[in-house]
Amino acid sequence: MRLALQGTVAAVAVTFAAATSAEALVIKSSDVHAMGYPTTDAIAAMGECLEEKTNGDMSIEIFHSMQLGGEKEALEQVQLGALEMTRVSVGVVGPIVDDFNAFNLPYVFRSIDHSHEVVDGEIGQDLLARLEAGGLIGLGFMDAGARSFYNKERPIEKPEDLQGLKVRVMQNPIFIDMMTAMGGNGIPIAFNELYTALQTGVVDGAENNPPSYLTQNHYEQAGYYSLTEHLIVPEIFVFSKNVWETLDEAQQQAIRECSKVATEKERELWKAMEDQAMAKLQEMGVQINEVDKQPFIEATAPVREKFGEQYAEILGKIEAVQ
Ligand code: BDP
Repeated sequence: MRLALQGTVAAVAVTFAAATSAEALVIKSSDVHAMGYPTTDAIAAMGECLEEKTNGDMSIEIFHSMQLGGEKEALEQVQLGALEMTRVSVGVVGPIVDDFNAFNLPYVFRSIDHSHEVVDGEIGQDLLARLEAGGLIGLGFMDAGARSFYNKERPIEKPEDLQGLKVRVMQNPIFIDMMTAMGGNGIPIAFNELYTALQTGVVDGAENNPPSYLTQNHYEQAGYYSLTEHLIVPEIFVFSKNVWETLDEAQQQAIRECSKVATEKERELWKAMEDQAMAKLQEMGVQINEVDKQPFIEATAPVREKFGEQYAEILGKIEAVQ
């Protein structure tokens, strides 16, 4: 039996519990990306893993391409238990579990490898566990590379070039501070509304990794891509705590084990996708420019200082990771 999306928490949990004993369990999982993107394909691999492990008793149905709207809404649905699972950017998790914002500060990771060491180690595992307080079970992280600016007007070579530009950011106040520090104007907009916002001039640009910039066709509207790589924000996939508590231990264990498959699969797919996306963007005539990052690192120092005390402990640990 499929769950009604609009059911109350209690009703959903009851329906769910009843469904698990008698019938196969279909985990609904949402993603803003289409199938064929590393995150969606990795969750599909997780689903195959679950089916295999449970002889078809558990599987995943992916609601991709923003069918269920933006990531904030998806997280709310998962918190309620109306949706079992979602894959989102850590960018929108900060408002739920504050400490995740340590990952959302500009130039906090030295490299992608550094971010891997952090999320795979004690810091990452500790943060995943803290999600329980927000009604979520953290299953794992995925790669999203580094985010850079794109806009309609000009190549961004130094922070001053951002002046006067309205730049879409993810829905988290910390990114508005980041934009202000660099001299631009940060405007929070849901990912599913961004193409139209670019098209109608509500914003002049945005920032993202090459695969998202390409697959969302944002390059059609904003053809300058400047490699500032100011954010390395991982992806995360989470399960509803309300629903989790209705599962037996074997089911939870299967989900945990297959989550590892998802993380590994995504990392493998990510690298190839990033290279392909850059090549394709070039082919499409996007103006890509390399950037001296030092002035951007300096311009964003006040943001790291502002939040430095609040996240001192975790930031210290991140820095100490080699
Ligand atoms: C992409 C992430 C996606 C976010 C999107 C955004 O994969 O989860 O929703 O950025 O900017 O890189 O909102």
